[in-house]
Amino acid sequence: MGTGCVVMLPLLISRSLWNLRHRCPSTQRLICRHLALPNGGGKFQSGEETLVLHEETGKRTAGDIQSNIGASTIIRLPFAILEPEDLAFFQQLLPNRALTDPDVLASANVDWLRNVQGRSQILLKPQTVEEVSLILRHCHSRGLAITPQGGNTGLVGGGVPIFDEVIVSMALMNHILDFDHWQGVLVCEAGCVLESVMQYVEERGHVIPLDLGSKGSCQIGGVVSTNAGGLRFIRYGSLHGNVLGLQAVLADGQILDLMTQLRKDNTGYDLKQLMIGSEGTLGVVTSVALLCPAMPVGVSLAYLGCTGFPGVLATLCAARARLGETLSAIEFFDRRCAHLVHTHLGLDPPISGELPFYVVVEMVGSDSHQDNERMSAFVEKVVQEGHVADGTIATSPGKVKTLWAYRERVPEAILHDGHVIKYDICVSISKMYDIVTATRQRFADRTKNILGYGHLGDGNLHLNVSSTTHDPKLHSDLDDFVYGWTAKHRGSISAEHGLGVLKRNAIGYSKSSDAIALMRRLKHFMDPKGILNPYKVLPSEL
Ligand code: 2HG
Ligand code: ZN
Repeated sequence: MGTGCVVMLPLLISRSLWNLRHRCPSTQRLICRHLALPNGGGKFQSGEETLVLHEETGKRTAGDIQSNIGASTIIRLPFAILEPEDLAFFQQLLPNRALTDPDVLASANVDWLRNVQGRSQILLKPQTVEEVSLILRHCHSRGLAITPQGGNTGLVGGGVPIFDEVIVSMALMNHILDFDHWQGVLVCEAGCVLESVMQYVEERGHVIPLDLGSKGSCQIGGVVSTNAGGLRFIRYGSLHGNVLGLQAVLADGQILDLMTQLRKDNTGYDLKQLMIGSEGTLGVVTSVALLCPAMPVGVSLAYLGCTGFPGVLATLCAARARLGETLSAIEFFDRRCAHLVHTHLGLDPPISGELPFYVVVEMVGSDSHQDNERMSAFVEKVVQEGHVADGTIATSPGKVKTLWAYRERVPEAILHDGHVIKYDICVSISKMYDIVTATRQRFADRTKNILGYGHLGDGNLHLNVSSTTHDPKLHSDLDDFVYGWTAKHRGSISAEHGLGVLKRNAIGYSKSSDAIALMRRLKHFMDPKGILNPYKVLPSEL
C-alpha cells in the first residue's frame, strides 16, 4: 500500500459490544479491534463496519458504520471520531471525570432493557453547567456527536449512544439549589435522582408531581427531557405544566437561562417547552424548577378485582364521580400481569381468587377520617353495582406501599417471561383494552404472553408482548399491527416513553408529515451539525 492511498477495512462484527481503538506503534495508524460480547450477555445483532484510513495522515477520513436496532438498520452519520487530542482536552477539563474504563462504558453503552447497544469510548461527568457548556462547545467545533445520559432507565433507547457518541452523564450534577416553601417550588440540578428529591420535598410538606416505577434510578433531567408521565399524571398533569423554568445548554455550548420560579409568565414564546420531551435532541437540560404541590394529609388505596373491562370503565367513572379532586391515581392491569408478578416476583396476591382485571385506586385528601369514609362509600358502590367482585382497602403507609408494588412491579415481572416487546399507546379510554384482545387474536400462536396494563385515567395502555426468543419478523409484524391500529383510532404511538431510537420511525403514525418537517427544521436551526443525541426522535431520512 503506497503512501497516500486509501485503505478500506471491512470488519464483520458478530455480537460485538464495543471496540477498542489504538495506534499501531510503528506506523501510528489507527487500528480498530472488536471485543466479543460474552455469551448470554445480550441479544445484539451483527453490524458491518467499514473503516477508511488515510495512510498519509494516519487519520480516519470517513466511516460508514451500520447498526441494527429493533427492526431498523442505522447508518452512522459522518461525525468526527474521538482523537487523542479530544481525549486530552476532556481529561484536562474534567480531571478524573473523563472516563474510558471499559466497565464504566459497558453499562453506559447499553439501555437497561438491553435493546440498544452503543460503542462509545468515553463518558464525561461534568459537575457544573459551565463544564457542560465547554464540552458542547468543543464537540460542536470538532463535529463530535454527544448523547446526554441520566439514570439510563428509558424504554426507547433515547439515553444511550448508537455508535461512538460522547456520553455526557449528568450524575454528578445532583444538587438541590433551592426550595421555596411558600410557592412549593424546587430548583435542582438535572442529575438529582427522582426518589431523593421526592424525599426532600416530602420532609418539607410537599410532593413531586410525578411518580415512576424507576424513581430509585431515574434523574430529573432525564425525566424532563422525556416528559415522563407516570402514576400521578391524572392528578397533577404533565411536566409541560409542572416545570416552571429550566436551564439548558445548546448544541454550540451556549447556556440558555430559562430559569424562573414564577407560576405565570406570558412573555413571548415558552422556549422551555421545547426542551421538555425533546429527549436531548435540542439541548442538554442542566437544572429545573418544579412545582411541588402541598403534601396531602392521608393516602388511602383500594385494590379491586373486576369481572370484565366494562367493570373497569365503570369503576373509573365511579371513582371520578365519588372521589373527585381527591383521586390521585387509577391504574389497571390484567390477570396475566398479576399472574407474572406472583410467579416471578413471589408477591402474595392481595385478594384471593383470580379475576380478569385489577384496578388500583389511590386517593389523597386533607381530612383522613372523611377521606376514608369517601373511599369506603366508593368501594361499596362499585361492589353493589357488580363492577367489582372483590377488593381490599389500605390506609397505613406500609400496606399502601405493598399494594402499589403489585402494579409498579408489573414491568419487572414481565422481563422474567422472555424477550419483551413494549408498546406505550394512548387512545380513547373506552377502547384501550381492544388492542390487547386484537393482538391476542392475531399473534397468540407466535408469542408467549400478551399483556395489558397502564394508566387507566389517562387512556395510556402498556401493551407488552413476550416471546421465547428475539424474533425480528415478529417485532416488525407487531409494530405494523399495533401502530396501524393506533393510527386508525387516532391515538398516539408514544404516550409517555418518548420515541428515542426504537420508535422514531413510527412517528408518522401519530404526526403529520408537515409537523415532522417543521420538527426537522427546528432541529436543524437549533443544532445545525446534528450533534445532539443523533438517531433519536426524528425519523431516519433514508
Ligand atoms: C409503567 O407504567 C411504565 O409501569 C413502564 O411506564 C411500562 O414497561 C412498560 O411497558
Ligand atoms: Zn407507564
